[in-house]
Amino acid sequence: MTNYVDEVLASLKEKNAFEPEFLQAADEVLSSIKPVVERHPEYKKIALLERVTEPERIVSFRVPWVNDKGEVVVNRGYRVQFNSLLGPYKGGLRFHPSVNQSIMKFLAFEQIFKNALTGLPIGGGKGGSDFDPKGKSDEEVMRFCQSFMTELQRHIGQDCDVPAGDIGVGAREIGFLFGQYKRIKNNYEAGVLTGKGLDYGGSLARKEATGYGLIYFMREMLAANGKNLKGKTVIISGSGNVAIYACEKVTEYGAKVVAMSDSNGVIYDAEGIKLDTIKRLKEVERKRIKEYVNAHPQAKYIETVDKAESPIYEIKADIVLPCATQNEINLNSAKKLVANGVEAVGEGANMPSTKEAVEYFLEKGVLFGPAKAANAGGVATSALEMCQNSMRYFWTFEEVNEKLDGIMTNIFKACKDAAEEYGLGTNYVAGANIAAFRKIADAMKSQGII
Ligand code: NDP
Ligand code: 2IT
Repeated sequence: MTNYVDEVLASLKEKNAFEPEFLQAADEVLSSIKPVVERHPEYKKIALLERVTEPERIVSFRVPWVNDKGEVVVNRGYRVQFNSLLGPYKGGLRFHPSVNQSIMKFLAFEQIFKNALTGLPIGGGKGGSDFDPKGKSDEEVMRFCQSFMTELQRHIGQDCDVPAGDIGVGAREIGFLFGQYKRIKNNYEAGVLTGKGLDYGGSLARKEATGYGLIYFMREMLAANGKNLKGKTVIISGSGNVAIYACEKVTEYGAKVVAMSDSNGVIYDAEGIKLDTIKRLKEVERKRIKEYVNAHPQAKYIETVDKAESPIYEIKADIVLPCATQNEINLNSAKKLVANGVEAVGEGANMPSTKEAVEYFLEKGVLFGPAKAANAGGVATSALEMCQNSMRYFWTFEEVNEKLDGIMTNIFKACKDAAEEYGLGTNYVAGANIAAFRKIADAMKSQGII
């Protein structure tokens, strides 16, 4: 007799054959919850796994806009409303040329479980477009955002679906999106988007939250295993929102970040990365990371030739924090990191390690903080932003940061307790999936066949 999890996985593969990223994310979750499903034969009768892997709704739409040359450009927009069991759909918007339905579904699926781990009342969703903000003028980005929101506004709302940022969507884009939503609805509905500017309903510490939260998670994971961050050598892939604030916080804990990257290449600075330069290049000037060496000639620039295997993973480090994109650490890169003595990996990006890489790290005893737990600080602080919007009030930076720290500490504990309960040692990948899945499964049982 084949078991229920394998049956559902086989059927998913058949139905979603052209969605490799979604299948990868579903396979990771379903494979690791087998021991829970075995204890609950009733799940099969209520088709619990079939329902949890099928989005409640997917919206896909045309986004026409006019560029600075007066040409009409057409992009494709998406919003995947995957699961609203625990609260309004919640999750970011990604603007990147690689965006397609598979990537949107994998991100929305991951978001269901990540959001459940935060303990806050938010369901799972994700959206975005294949629009590439790189090299576009502010006016072009504004016109695109206005067109995108003109359609998206029909499908979102502060009690229904609350988007935020992700790759290619930061404060500038959220500002344009919020302005257009408000204009169409003629309503000041602050809680409809998170990651807003501080002057119009944004939360203090939201910008820092994903990166800071990642380091709070790492601190807890290392402490539980008799280790800490002080004096450790760190590499961080990416140089966007998550990477920058992970670098800031890990440096505060006494570690030294020696390398960061963007999609074109890697900078290596043995003296330690000067974060002010990165912030200027990336947050203000929107330039390539290569320019870092102009300000700091002792640093080295290494161009990325093969996108599937970034040269950053050839650099020796104790702690590795992938904070760029999915599948950036493959088995080969994982082998190089292990050969160089890596102690711990913390996923700031969503699904940055391939399945084979994760298995290799776990097999070699590398402590591994999986994305849906380790990077949950961003969405958790988004939920705190929604909370402040509902109160029509705000908390100080310290108050938000303290709540974030508490949430990340609890998430690590939930992963650790679930792993121990099922005899899985320090496999926090399975721990995170089990802890999150149990919440979702209980809510599904309570809310009937929907
Ligand atoms: P940003 O757009 O601010 O930065 C993204 C960074 O990753 C850039 O340095 C970018 O380089 C690099 N990158 C993006 N795509 C690729 C690619 N295909 N190959 C190589 N490098 C790439 O995004 P964020 O920092 O917000 O997001 C980074 C990751 O963290 C994503 O996986 C996102 O889903 C995840 N995440 C984000 C959260 C948030 O609150 N923002 C919360 C939780 C997870 P380049 O500029 O050259 O494209
Ligand atoms: O992947 C993520 O968790 C995010 N991009 C943040 C989502 C949010 O709603 O803040």
